[in-house]
Amino acid sequence: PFLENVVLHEKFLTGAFDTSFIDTTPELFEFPEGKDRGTKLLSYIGNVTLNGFPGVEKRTKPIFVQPEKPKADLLTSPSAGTKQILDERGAEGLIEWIKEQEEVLLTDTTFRDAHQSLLATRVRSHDMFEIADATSRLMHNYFSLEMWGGATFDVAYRFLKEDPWARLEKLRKQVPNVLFQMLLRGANAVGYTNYPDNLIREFIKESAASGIDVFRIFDSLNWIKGMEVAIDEARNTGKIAEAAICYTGDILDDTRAKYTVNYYKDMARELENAGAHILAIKDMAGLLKPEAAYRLISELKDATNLPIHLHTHDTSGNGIYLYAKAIEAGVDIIDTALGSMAGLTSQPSANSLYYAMKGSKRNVRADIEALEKLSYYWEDVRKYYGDFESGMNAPHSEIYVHEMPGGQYSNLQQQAKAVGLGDRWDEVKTMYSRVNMLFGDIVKVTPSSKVVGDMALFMVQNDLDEENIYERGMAVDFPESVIEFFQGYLGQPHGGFPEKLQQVVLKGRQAITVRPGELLEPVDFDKLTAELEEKLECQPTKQDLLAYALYPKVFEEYSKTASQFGDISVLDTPTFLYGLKLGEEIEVEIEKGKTLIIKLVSIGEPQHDGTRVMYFELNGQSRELVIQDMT
Ligand code: 3PY
Ligand code: ZN
Repeated sequence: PFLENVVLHEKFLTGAFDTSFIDTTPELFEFPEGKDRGTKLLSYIGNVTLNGFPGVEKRTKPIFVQPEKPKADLLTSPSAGTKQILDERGAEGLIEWIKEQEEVLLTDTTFRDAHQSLLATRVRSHDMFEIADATSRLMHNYFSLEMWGGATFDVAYRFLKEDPWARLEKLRKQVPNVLFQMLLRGANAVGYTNYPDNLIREFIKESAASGIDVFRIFDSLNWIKGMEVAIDEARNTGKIAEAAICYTGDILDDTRAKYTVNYYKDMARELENAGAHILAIKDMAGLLKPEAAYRLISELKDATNLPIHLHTHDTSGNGIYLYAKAIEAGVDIIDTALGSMAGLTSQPSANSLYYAMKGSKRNVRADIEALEKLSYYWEDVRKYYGDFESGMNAPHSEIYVHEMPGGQYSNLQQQAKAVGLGDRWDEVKTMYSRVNMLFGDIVKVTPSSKVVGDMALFMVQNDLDEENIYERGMAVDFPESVIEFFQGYLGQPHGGFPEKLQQVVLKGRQAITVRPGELLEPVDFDKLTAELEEKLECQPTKQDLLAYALYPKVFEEYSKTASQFGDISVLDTPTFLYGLKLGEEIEVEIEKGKTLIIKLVSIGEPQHDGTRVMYFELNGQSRELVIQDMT
């Protein structure tokens, strides 16, 4: 860049320079940001071209069709929607409005749970930004878009190397009219362990300020104490506290007496008292059967005054039938995904549900043509992420036996592959349900589901079973997550811990019975700022601080990648995952109105130190980069 500045400088070109030229021309040292960003992007592209992307089979970049974006009128503002109702009438006003609606309202999960459940959470912001303007117009009559939280926060930093806050803020600008909803794991926020109360509160405040309107709050053991701080803070922000009961077991099966209708009704009343605006039934594994849904919703409607928002996963294939029964029982809002991102471990299809309910007393509020158009786009985008598909390609009734949450299925499968148990996946699934019973039949949802998953992998790896675990267990160290669970750091399970197993796992360590947040030191944000400032060599933002407090290692890794490669979220997904083919040229918009044209010209032979020289063109200028070949 320096040489370019010299040779392109007016004085240089006109010959009006002398020996003081460099000393007296400070602008020679000003490197346009675009150029620096360009080199960083080239180095990412070079790396991924040579070395591939984790989790994606290394092969020549496939030819993908360009996803077709629906023609929505982008020149006029999108119609006002639920976001305006919340902003104008406040939380209570919005709740009144929900209760007045005849039609069933929809939440779309395509930007969050659908891809968390189908594609191991790998959908990138880039693919969301491309369709957000159209979504805002075509889904203006939706209740909400679930587009943040759950595993998306962690995965964005850890694997996609992008900033989830930037995703939220940009989408907020593109979609000003529909409520944004996130999934918050109570005292575990968007992580896998309990955090100090002040961190939970600050995280919620910042999320609300950055664009979240509806906080769906749950506890992975249905322990109300683990949800109270989050519910309180969500209310403080003036946004919506949607408190969830996690559905497990089968209320119609008398042999599963632990989780009865009365258990859920008591919990619903407690959540109402704790300040919930909306009651969610979070059927994270898709275990709620149609007749059970009818009974549960009817009884919950009697037990509380709250609107009911139902969430399920269509793993068994019974999702539409279940929703039809829930609608009959008076459910207010339900979660669906766009057709091409729906079904199986994801949510039931909004498109299918629309047709299922058409002509009945209560239909869902949606524009079917709009849904079909958006669905085409996602059908093509989904192909980019083919390597992250779970391989499940038909309804899976076994879910009623292993009870694995939809969001966990594809992730645990990846984890099993990573520890060499890829070809023993069936055994892992069976072990998952055996571990659940060994733990006393617990609610399984992140992070308690991760504990069960980690334990299942551990048992299969170490040939442990229900019989030998008490004896052989004394000689082995259990996974960290399992120890923490039995210490009470995720909260208290309904009915308590199985004592004998607890002793084997803890081996003399103490367990707590109070709320972990009461014991944790508050996060010292000033100290953390100084620490991070030193590491990043610049002033961290509030959002950086929160991410660092939640995931110190992941955030540091992300920051390193970001300083090495710049903002790689601007790359299209095929290039992000596969790099470039020889001779391929792409356009990358690094910011509005600033586009780089990048071409891969050739790749040199490997050098003795394992590097190769890669020859690019960047906006027509040749660039050479030395890249380590790690294959
Ligand atoms: C999550 O916590 O990420 C979930 O999706 C739980 O169902
Ligand atoms: Zn879910």
